[in-house]
Amino acid sequence: GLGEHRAKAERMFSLMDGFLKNDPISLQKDILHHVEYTVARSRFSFDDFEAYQALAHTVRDRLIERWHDTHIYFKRTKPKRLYFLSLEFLMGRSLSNSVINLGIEDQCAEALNQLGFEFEVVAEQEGDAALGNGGLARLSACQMDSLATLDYPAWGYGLRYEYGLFRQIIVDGFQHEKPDYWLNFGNPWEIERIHVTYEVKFYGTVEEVEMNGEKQKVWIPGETVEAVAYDNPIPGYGTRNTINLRLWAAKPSSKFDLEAYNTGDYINSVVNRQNAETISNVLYPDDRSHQGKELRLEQQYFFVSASLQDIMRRFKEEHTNFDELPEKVALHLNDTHPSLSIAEVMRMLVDEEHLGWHKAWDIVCKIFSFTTHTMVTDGEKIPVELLENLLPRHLEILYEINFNFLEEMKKRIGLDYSRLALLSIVEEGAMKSIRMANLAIVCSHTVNGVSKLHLEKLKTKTFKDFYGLYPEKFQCKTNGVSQRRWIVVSNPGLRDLISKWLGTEAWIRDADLLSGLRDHLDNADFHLEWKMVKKVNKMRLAEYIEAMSGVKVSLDAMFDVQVKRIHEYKRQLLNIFGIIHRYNCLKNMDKDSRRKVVPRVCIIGGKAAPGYEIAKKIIKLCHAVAEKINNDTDIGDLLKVVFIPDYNVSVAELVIPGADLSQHLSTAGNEASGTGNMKFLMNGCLLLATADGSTVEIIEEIGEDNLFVFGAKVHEVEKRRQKRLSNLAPLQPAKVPLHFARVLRMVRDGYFGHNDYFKSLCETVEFGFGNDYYLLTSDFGSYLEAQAAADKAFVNQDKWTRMSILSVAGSGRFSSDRTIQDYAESTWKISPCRCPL
Ligand code: GLG
Repeated sequence: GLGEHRAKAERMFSLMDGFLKNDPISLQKDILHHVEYTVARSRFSFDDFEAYQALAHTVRDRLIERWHDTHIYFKRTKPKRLYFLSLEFLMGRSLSNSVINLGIEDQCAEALNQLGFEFEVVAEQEGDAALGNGGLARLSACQMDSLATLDYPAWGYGLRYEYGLFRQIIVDGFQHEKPDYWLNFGNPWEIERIHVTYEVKFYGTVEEVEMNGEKQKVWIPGETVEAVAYDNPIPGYGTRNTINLRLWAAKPSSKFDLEAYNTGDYINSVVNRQNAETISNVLYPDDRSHQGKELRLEQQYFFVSASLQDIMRRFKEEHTNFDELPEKVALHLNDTHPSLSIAEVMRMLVDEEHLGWHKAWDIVCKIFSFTTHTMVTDGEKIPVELLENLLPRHLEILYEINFNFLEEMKKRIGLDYSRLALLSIVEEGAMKSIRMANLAIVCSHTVNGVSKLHLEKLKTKTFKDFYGLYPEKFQCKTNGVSQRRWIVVSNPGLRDLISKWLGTEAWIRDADLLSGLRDHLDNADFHLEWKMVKKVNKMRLAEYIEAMSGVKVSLDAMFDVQVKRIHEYKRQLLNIFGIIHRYNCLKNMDKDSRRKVVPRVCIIGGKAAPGYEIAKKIIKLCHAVAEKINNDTDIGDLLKVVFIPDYNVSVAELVIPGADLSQHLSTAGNEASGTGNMKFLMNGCLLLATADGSTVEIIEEIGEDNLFVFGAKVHEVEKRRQKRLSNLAPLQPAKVPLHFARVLRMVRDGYFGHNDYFKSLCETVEFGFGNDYYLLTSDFGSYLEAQAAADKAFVNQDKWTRMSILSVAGSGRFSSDRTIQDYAESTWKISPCRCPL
């Protein structure tokens, strides 16, 4: 009975010696224990990497305890749960983040110290988990951190790619891609659940059978792959809550095996097994578009099917009636990538649970919400041909959803066939395909944009027709980033300074408190300490730059940084052209004028998608320009150009705190939000940016005097583009600003070498060729003015420091805690569920 159960539990607990302890001595014991028995090295001799492994396991044990408690608490209290579905999570390193969120950083540092190790050195042994491309994926990671910290009953689901985002190596200025063997040295942050597995089915046929006197469709799949769960605990800060990120790996199913009658059969069955494993093998390296690749579709369905089986199993354990589903489960689609979930839930409810179409549809429409992360109209599409083969039953379901939807629309808007064609989930034409965005919008109760500007464009352009039909669905959830990761982990100096002057660490859970820094805006001591923190971070960065590129940089120079994926719309080319222009100016200056110049270190970093030729040329141009300028002894420290290779989360943690100025140059109307800008803002780095995406809201928050805004506004961009097109035929060199023409000519004529290679790159900004779609020509003048304003402000260090303080003080709104709370309250309708101590 209950008494017996209790006695057993008490005995267990006493055997366990209570919970794991966090004082330095206990931690040391645990570290040594793991050195000896987990890492299997001698306690008397182990190196930094082995110390990292042992500490990671020590921390992992503590995470598991909290994970269990949280899990049990959720099971007992049965709150409405959020499931965050995303094909990408860019977690980076886990050690520092975990010890900070567990509140045991000082104890760990002391424990290591007494064993003869240094925490920072040990933490740097960890490699990045890079299961994602860029902003979207890092946003998911920040949002997981916030979900845990704010005690929401949430789980993330994703894929455990064997190879994350490629490593970028630079040979002779060219990008080369190398596979990311991130699991080769083991991954202490995951828990393999060999018993949590699901079969995922593919191919086959759909047949009609009689069931209880009714005709019913059934899918007879042709192949089975097994999904195995790997759990990654996500600890909250200042709470015991530790939530889960469950990632799926593909394993061949035992059912997959053929009886081997001869050697050939045997060999083939083994080869087939390998094919199954390739499903979750590798992350697609394209940042914004995923178009009609069969393996990609397999990945999506594999992910969706395993996650939903898991979610439904848990729901059925806790509840009996599917009517309760909308009150107990919220499913969030992070972009269109997991949208097949909609068809899958319908299939489960109709074909397996026999709920009947209308009832199932009613439920489905209440559980999904959707966030889109892009400005472009031409979203993700799945060719019908692929679906027909891979998921025949799902295709039927999608057709039926679309049929019903269009019938309803005919009643609402009449037989306006051109409008209906735009709304349709199915795109007719040469390549018949499923429009994933239309599917997600039709079936979700909420459609979120990631900044005010983005939402506006969704309403008036991208999804105008849908907005007309369902205005109430559209909501703005401006992105945010976690101050735990982007200040506390990456900028400990600033963390201490902020806490000292605010007199509290509460801002780590409540970023709005950062506004309190304004109280000390004119305090000379505060200024001094503020500048000191930046100096130390610049030193760290300078050392890294020298180690990576051999370039020695001066700490007195302004560190000017642009780090993000390489894209034409992000206009790294504008930055490089600006650098060339600066170089030209310096060359033409006399000694006296040169003395007044603010020295610059221009730092650029980012990966180009492997198939994106123009982006790769931008990387090469950056290196070519760097080589010319850095070797010009006449210029010296006045201008240095550095490309930082293999930009990733941990490199960002080093670069962002050390930046004075950061550039966000997207042509207005192209960056849905941007999140890098927020990270720089939080680190007291001034922004030089266009009024695009979330920058518009940053301007609102800190005032346009505290950053350098330039370039055409969204409404001007459209006009300029149209003007450009109407002038298409004649080349109009007279209209190209002189400075721009000169810089372009230098690149074109081979001043930096490789003129043949750069030709097509130059053409993207020339009339009659690429027509300068991203408007570098017309924004160049305004860009140079903003740069000049930045130089001028930097000379006045007092003013600069004030701007820097005001940036951090105004960054509270851009915490992912604010974003997540907004989602929880207005989209997911979930409440905090705090695990007691
Ligand atoms: C997108 C957008 C970014 C956005 C990010 C997160 O391009 O502007 O900040 O998602 O919402 N593909 C992306 O990285």
